[in-house]
Amino acid sequence: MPERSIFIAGFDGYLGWPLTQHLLQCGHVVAGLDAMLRRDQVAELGACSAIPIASPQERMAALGEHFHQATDLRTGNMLDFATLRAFLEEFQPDTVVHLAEIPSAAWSMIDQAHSSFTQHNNVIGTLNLLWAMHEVCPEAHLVKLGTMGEYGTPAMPIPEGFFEPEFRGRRDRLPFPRQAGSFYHWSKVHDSNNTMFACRLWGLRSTDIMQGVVFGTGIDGQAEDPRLKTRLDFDQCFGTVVNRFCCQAVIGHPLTPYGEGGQKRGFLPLRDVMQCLSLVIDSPPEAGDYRVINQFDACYTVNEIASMVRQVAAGEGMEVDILPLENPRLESTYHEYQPDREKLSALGYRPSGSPRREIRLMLEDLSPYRERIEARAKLLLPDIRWDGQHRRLRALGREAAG
Ligand code: USQ
Repeated sequence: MPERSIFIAGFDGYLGWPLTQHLLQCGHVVAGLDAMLRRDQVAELGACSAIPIASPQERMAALGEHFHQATDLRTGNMLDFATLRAFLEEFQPDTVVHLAEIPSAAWSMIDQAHSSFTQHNNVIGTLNLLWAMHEVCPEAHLVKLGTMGEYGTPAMPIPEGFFEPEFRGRRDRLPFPRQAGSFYHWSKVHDSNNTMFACRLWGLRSTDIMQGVVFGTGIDGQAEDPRLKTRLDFDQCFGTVVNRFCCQAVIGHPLTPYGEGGQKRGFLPLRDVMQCLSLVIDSPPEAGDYRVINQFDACYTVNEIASMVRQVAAGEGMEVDILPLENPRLESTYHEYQPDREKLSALGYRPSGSPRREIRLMLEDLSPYRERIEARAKLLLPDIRWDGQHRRLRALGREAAG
């Protein structure tokens, strides 16, 4: 495969940092932009990554030592259109991977400020990217990260993005109805609509990836250098469910399924995200094509995930209970979940292994940081509620305190 020029928006995040390394390993030339928002947002919660991460400067130095290609990774915000446009014009990517969005459902439900910050950042950032690509690199392939959560949990099979109904005697393609479950997830729906429209309007080409819940601490072929490690959050906003359960297990904290734990989601190990994104990058769609791909390995309920983590942890000598909590979210507990996953298989995706193997590797990687997690164990319990009651309770707490 010829080397590509790939621009990563959001190179410093959970997915972006390993993807930068993976694409360099594959021989591509990489540039990128990141506003470093995630570091501040996690700190604002009094949280931190369970696995310590290097500063941006240390990360750049590590890339210089481990890879022969020059990389151009800059701090900058997608909301600054002039900077984004100038960078793309200078770099002339043939692929743009867009990961530069606030990824947290719970964070977007804290209050008006967090909700509107999430939607403004995500929707306007993506809109800026679409305009910039249209103006300075219209041939490039936009690989945009959406979420399986855009679909919600409808009581019907979920195709990869489109209905193809008979419509007044001719076939037509209509986007599959979206029923997102948080202001964050809705921001992704709005992005999808804008991207679909830009493809139709300007002939941009895009793959919109409906990705499930990612888990894992490492990727294949990663050098043993602590500066190359990616972050692993465990707070209620930025920690995803498997990552949180693994952090809970290493400190002997009960695992916390929300509600009855029957919620089903598609899951995908971090190392498989690398494989899937590579496959997508290596087969761009035609100009004007807006391609939707569902990206996950397999579907499990939250209770199944909790049982798996408990069993694997027991095998590693860590006994841990499961303690269901009242669900702070508004979501269906028992529902159908039948998303298609044909396009990635057709592109050549082969899942890397069983989730149990990945969970065991995660427990090994996380064990040295037991004290770091223990010191912040209160972050393992959620208090942000979809019905907004946390705002009343926090206000009462502030009154009582002062
Ligand atoms: N959950 C628990 N216990 C916990 C944490 C979560 O039962 O301690 C449950 C939630 O109620 C939910 C499920 O686990 O039913 C998934 O929650 P999550 O926090 O792992 O994931 P979610 O909020 O849906 O968001 C994450 C990523 C987001 C991505 C999405 C994919 O943060 O960026 O878009 O997964 S998906 O879930 O398919 O929409």
